[in-house]
Amino acid sequence: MSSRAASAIEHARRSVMNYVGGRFVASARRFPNIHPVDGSVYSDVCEADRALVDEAVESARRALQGPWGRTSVEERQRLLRRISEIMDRRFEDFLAAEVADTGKPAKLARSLDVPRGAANFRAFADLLPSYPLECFEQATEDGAGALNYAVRRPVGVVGVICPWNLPLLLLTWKTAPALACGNTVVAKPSEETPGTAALLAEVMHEAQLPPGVFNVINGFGEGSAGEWLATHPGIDAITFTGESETGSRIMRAAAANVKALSFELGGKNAAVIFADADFEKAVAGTARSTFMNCGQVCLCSERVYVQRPTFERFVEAMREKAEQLVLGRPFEATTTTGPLISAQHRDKVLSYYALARGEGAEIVTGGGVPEFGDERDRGFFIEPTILTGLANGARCMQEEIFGPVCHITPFDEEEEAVALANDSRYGLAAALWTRDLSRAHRVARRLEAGIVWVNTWFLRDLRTPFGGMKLSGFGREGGRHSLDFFSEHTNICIKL
Ligand code: NAD
Ligand code: 6OD
Repeated sequence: MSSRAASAIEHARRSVMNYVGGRFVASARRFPNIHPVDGSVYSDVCEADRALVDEAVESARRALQGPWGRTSVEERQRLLRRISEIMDRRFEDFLAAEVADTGKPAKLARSLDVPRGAANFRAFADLLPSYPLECFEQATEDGAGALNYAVRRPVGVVGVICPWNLPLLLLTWKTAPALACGNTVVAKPSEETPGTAALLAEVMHEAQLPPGVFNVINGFGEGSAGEWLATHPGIDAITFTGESETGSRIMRAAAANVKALSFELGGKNAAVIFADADFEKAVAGTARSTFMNCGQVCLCSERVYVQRPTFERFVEAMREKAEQLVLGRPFEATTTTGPLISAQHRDKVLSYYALARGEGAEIVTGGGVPEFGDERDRGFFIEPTILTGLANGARCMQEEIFGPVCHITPFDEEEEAVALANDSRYGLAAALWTRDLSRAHRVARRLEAGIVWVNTWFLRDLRTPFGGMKLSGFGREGGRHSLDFFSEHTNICIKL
């Protein structure tokens, strides 16, 4: 290990502090940050009490009313670029913290989470100057007309509440456009993964963001920092990514103060593989969309529908892929798959493996917990699993499991595939594998999902709308959709 990597790991082991009003704030009350690879306590986390949450919201409000609220697009653009440059420079620190928090393979964090963290700031810096003003000429009875144009201002103090699966990627995905639009932010990372948020606070500090513009408070959901933020009368908007049920609770909590909400919630995503698809690419793509990050990506395919002529061969090829995965330590070159995030989450996924058996599924491979005979046995590893034989109405086919598991179902006709894929209360993402261009267009627009990938998966252009329908949330983030959410629009109508 290089000395840079070793010092990054040392850095990640320090106590995780809150960041409020431009100061790093410790607290007497602490909770442990557990490393999912071996269950050890990696660091301790300073928990924010209610008074500190209040202070964070107040300092965000003060910052909004100060010079920050009057910064120009160019100044904010410069600042976002500076943040991304510091993140690039501290790449190894972010990598160490992301890996310590989640146990994911370093290879994955190196190619996805850490570069996306910095890219999110660059993307919104690039977008800002070309964000157009809406303008309409209107005819009037006197013939002189009127001109309408909409100006924008920040929404205000934004609460950013994030989950644990892609902690850095999602925190920056929300924070970058919020700051781009001139808002101030109070962020609450997941209690499971506080490390990269603390580092982002260090980056903001070094970038000389005015005190109070970006704050981080650590804690839990109910009866803790999450709930206090969601119910806080000083918060103007909340952007939340997490479970659908939590979203529904936050929605109720936010109703009292009529806050603007943007929700990216759970998924039970379908992959539809037609017999004409490039078989090898479809198998590799579906293995990736099922097992990436140990299945802990909201976009992962948990329901796979395969056209009958290739069904048996596809199941067998997926079994081989699952069995080739190497469950291991994050920095080992051969590791493809890390553990689940926590003992509690593993219990949940295992309860679905048991339920699948009870519902009459065939376990093609996996279904249990691996044994290593070393420290990993104290971690939260679980076997990648493939199921067949369930009806679409089974609970394992309808409820989000969020682990390295998919169920594979055969279908005969296109119409049937569309009906099966849409038979879900969720509507986040879908993957479609076919070489028939007409079918690709036809089926893609009929799938009830906010994002449809054709012959690929999780290929992201940050200008595009991202979000879900049904239980998967509402509102879209990405490109101008984020800029719209994080802006208050005032239409000015001038009678000519
Ligand atoms: P979670 O809903 O349990 O927690 C998310 C965050 O909300 C955490 O910071 C938590 O402390 C906080 N929280 C919990 N209860 C709260 C409350 N009552 N008030 C305010 N805050 C509260 O989600 P998770 O387990 O961390 O993440 C996994 C879930 O996130 C999965 O369902 C997954 O599909 C979803 N997810 C969705 C997307 C998307 O883009 N649609 C992306 C990533 C993850
Ligand atoms: O890529 C993104 O912008 C994004 N929001 C990904 C979310 C993945 C969910 O786990």
